[in-house]
Amino acid sequence: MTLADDLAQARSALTMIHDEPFNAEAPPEALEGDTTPTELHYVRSNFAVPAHDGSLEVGGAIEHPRTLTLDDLRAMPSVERAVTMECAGNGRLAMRPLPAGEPWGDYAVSTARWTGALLHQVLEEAKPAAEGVEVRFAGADHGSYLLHPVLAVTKRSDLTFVRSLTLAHATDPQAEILIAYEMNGEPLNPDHGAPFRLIVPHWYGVASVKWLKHIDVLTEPYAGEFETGHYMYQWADRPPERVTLMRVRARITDPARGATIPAGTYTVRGKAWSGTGPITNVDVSLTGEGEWHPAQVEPPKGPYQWQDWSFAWKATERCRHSLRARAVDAAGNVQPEVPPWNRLGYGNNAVEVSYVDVR
Ligand SMILES: Nc1nc2c(c(=O)[nH]1)N[C@H]1C(S)=C(S)[C@@H](COP(=O)(O)O)O[C@H]1N2
Ligand SMILES: [Mo]
Repeated sequence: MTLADDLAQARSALTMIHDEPFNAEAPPEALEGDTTPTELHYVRSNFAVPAHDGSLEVGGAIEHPRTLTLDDLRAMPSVERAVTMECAGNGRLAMRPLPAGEPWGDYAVSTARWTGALLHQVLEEAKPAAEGVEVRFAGADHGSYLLHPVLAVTKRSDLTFVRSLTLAHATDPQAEILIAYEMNGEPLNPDHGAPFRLIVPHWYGVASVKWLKHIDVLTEPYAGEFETGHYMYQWADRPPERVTLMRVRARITDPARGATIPAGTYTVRGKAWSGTGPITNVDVSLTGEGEWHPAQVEPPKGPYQWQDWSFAWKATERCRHSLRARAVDAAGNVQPEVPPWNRLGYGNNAVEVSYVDVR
């Protein structure tokens, strides 16, 4: 099989949003299990899948610049974590006025098991200078990119996908940021960042740089297009903010949207996740209005993955029902009723509605 055949095969179960660069949502089954099979994990790429020469340059303000290979990373202690990853643009399609950007529905979210070396260990060996403040991560991908899509005057430019984190975050052992080389027990496939990528738990997917090529310690904060141009919340009524942690969100996975179910007791099931703390409560509404009933929330199976919840619904009335689920996390964050509109359409975590017929 050629690379093109491999890619076509790997992509066949997804719902395409854009063919080139390839962007695709997961099917609803992607949210059924504890983790998402690789072929059902959503894909979000700003540029075409790049060629990668297999080396990772670690440089900038450090004592020991190095070029690492996959074998070097595999020789380090490995850590495996199930991590829920959501694109900050997930749910953009429900915002009005509709923002520019990929028109994601609700399925740019998945959970995979990622295995790799710990970023903080790579940085410890590199010995960052005392003046270091940030770490910049560059992918091997680049291409023509439209700056400021919502302004009347637009400008295209050749950009590489680059993101930064504070040095404190990148070197924090508790943060468990990975340079991952396996996804669900297999080497990364091209769409998910082969041969290795960053995985930043709790953050929107944008922080998890794929096709990782350069890591540089910086002595000044970095302000690239992908953190100060795009991936910024441009609110209508308050100062702009960077897109960072995933906002709290619940999803009903069973019954499926639009399903017909028999009258009787039905166990409604779903997932809930948040980057700002474990899920503490999920409430279910059966009327489409503000009458909420507590669901049973299962404890987290790991520090970075979605949680299961369920609710025993006495579905006796034979008619159409609108089900809603609303999650709260340990930090007290709760889902809003209305999408929090911002110009580029990020972080829509509004309560979702699902219609179900009881017969
Ligand atoms: N190099 C590179 N890394 C990237 C991106 C990209 O365009 N280029 N997209 C980011 C975004 S916006 C998301 S949501 C995740 C998606 O990861 P996935 O395609 O493995 O699901 O990758 C992130 N890492
Ligand atoms: Mo994203």
